[in-house]
Amino acid sequence: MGKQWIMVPVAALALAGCAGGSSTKSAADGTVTGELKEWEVSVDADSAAAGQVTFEITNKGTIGHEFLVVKTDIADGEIPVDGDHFPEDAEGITVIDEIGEFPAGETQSLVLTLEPGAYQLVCNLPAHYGAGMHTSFIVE
Ligand SMILES: [Cu+2]
Repeated sequence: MGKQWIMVPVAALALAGCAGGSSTKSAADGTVTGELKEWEVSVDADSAAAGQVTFEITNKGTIGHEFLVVKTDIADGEIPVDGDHFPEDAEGITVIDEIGEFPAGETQSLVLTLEPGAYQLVCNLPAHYGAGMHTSFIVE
């Protein structure tokens, strides 16, 4: 009886160790699956090899969102906004392409050829970037 009580914390620690990994995950076959919602952009890989990258993006929010692939060395979330969004021709950023605003519940895909560098995946609808709709992405 006493022994079982001792074993429980050990198993819990082992699980915590697995879940705590913060290592980056590369898109295995060049496909990145992601979600948009209020107020978050989340993807299942935070890097990909240079070349063709396919983004499969689902709007899991309750309102429309857009999905922009922005090449920039500016830190995640730090692109200077002018009013409620950042100008898409601003210095220090290149908007590679985008999925224009699409409704909640839909999935859209975007196939791009990406060069190595630092990127941000964002929604730039009014106030959405500032509210947290951005994540960093690396092309190696
Ligand atoms: Cu949005």
